[in-house]
Amino acid sequence: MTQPDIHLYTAATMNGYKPVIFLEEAGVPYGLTFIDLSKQEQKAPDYLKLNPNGKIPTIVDRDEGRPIFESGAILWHLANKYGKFLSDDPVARSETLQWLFFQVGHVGPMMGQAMYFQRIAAPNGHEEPFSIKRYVDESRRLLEVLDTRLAGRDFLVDDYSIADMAVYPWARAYPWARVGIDGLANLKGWFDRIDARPAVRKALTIPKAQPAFWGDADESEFLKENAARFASDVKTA
Ligand SMILES: N[C@@H](CCC(=O)N[C@@H](CS)C(=O)NCC(=O)O)C(=O)O
Repeated sequence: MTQPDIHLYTAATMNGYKPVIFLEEAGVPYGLTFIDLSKQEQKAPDYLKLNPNGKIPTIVDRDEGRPIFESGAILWHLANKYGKFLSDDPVARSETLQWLFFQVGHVGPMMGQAMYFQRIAAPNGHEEPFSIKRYVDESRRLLEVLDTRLAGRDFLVDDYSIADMAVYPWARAYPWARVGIDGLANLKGWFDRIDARPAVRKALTIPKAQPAFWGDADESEFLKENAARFASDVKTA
């Protein structure tokens, strides 16, 4: 049997789900390797040849014979390759790229740090109220920017696109970041629309489900996993 063109290396995290969402939505066959972050598999020499930054996700496009890292670049590559979830219109393409960069540059890093300081550092004895407030407040501000953008629109740019696929797993994990969404009705409506998509529901179980991110489950299992994963950061802090 021929191998699929795309091979994805990923884990069950917000960045990790993004390419899975695209591939499931597009119905594209793909190979999958689960990278166990708690075992530092993302830092293995062979993996670093594919992703010099030692993080997930990464894809290998066998058709083109090259790896691609950085989730935003991966979504951009897949959208161009398959001609899906990215408009041909130059203005819409530019807007899609703007919201994609907004996620990669703002929403991911700020919500990621809000999660880190509350879910990883604090349970391991490093309580940093100033940092927590900074990242939670900034995350809330970013969700308000999204709410404003979504007024009167179903998706971030005209049709459902890679911009939505990039922002959704992060913004939707507001419970895990302990960021409130009171008063953000446009954002809630957008969550509902994307939550209802069968491909998204399936993608959020690959390589495994993390219901605690979406506020649906007991977090103790994940806290244990995170403690192992970040033990080295905490020790040297
Ligand atoms: N900017 C990168 C961020 C990737 C990233 O931070 N991945 C995290 C998981 S969400 C990771 O691999 N963490 C493991 C580590 O830092 O060693 C992207 O968007 O692909």
